[in-house]
Amino acid sequence: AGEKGTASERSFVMIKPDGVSRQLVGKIISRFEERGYKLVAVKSLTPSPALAREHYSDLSARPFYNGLVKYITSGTPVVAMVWEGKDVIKQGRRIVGATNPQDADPGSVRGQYAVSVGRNLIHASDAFDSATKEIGLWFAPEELSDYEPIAWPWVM
Ligand code: RTP
Repeated sequence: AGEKGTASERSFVMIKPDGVSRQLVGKIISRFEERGYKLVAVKSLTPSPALAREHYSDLSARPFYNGLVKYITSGTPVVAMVWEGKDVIKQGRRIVGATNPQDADPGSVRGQYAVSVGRNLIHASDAFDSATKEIGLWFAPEELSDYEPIAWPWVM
């Protein structure tokens, strides 16, 4: 996922089916763009059960795991993205807000738009290693763009 701690750091961010269904895609993308992050990859898809299970493999023992996989694969698509820039993993988590929207800062995506942990709109990688794993899982290397925004001193 780029290089940790540099302007090339990358995070995997996914708008879940509730975010697509509620037509919040543009508002969510704007938060990352306006902060200064660079969109390196984006696609809309309904993940296969295998992909969803692998993405959430750390949670396979949890009681909500099957319901979570079922929801992510239900047929309403997700928007999978890779964002790049300085400290994007940690700052991405701050933009997204706490896992339980009831604990999320009101200025965060979850704090502004969600109230239920099972419908918390969005996922963002929580660490460099998971970002690397998730980007590799959701995207082929050739799907990741390498380009210079017109003016991009903000997150270098
Ligand atoms: P995410 O991976 O989606 O960014 O969420 P997270 O790291 O903030 O939270 P994590 O603990 O990894 O949980 C992953 C997702 O599982 C769903 N969840 N449901 N009690 C429940 O019903 C419950 N707890 C967690 C949420 O969608 C959470 O984002």
